[in-house]
Amino acid sequence: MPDARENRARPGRAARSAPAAAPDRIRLHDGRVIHFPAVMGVLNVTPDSFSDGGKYLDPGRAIEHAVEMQESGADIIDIGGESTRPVGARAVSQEEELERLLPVFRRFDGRLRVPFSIDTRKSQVARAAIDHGAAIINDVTALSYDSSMARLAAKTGSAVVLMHMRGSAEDHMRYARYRNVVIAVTGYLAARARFATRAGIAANRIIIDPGIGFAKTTQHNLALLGALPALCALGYPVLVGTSRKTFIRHIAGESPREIEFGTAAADALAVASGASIVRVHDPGAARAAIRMAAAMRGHN
Ligand code: HH2
Repeated sequence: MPDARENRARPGRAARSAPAAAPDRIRLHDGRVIHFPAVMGVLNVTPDSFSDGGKYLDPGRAIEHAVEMQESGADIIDIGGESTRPVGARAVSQEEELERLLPVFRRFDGRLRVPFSIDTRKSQVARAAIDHGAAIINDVTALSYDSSMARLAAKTGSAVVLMHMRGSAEDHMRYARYRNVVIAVTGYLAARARFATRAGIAANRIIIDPGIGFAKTTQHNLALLGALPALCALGYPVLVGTSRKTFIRHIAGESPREIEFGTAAADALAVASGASIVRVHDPGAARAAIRMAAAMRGHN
């Protein structure tokens, strides 16, 4: 449910004063390091995801696709078993989510060099993924759906992605109303990061995400993308997921090429504005786009 307090939330002092130094990498609990800017490749093991639903339900195809994404430049593979599409997503039980994911985890055996994250709001699903090697919990509810999630992340040393949304995965577009979306999202993420650190999650394992398309119209998405430096000033790496989302189609056009180019442009500009990770369906295009952006910002 939308939180009325969210509209009144204000970014912390860091967001208003000199920006905190943006971390240039994250060290995972298994010692692996992800250097920024990084590409997160999306692997949806679902029948109904908005862009690739049904394509990777077969575990063999899912693994093949994960390896393909790794070869084309993904630094992280984000695997999910429940869709959060704005219209028509169906909540799935923990059992069903695990039934989709476990056969894929079991077949990762040594084929993934890059770390993987688990895109779930359920702690039991995250637990199973961690047992099979996941190093990052990507929770679109920012640890608010399942009261055991924060404890699990703290206990296992997992990194967490804290994403902003309102309502639930099934009905979030009903709540796309804000007095000031940048203030609401920045304040919310600052509060969730405080919650996470109080729960024992190391500050250097927290990643924040404005939740592009989640309870947000095209105008809200554009406002947030234009205000990324304010989010980065909270001092956490910022993840941005614009890939193939409705607002890209509205602006760039509906053809597959227009959607890909629109996504790559958004990724490049997000990185140029300070984003650390882009979450994408096409890691090859994203890798090229963010390399250009990073080089033009003076990084290599
Ligand atoms: N977007 C989607 C799902 N998970 N996680 C984070 N942190 N940030 C995002 O922007 C984000 C996310 C939606 O995209 P997709 O996974 O392709 O679709 P679906 O939810 O329909 O499976």
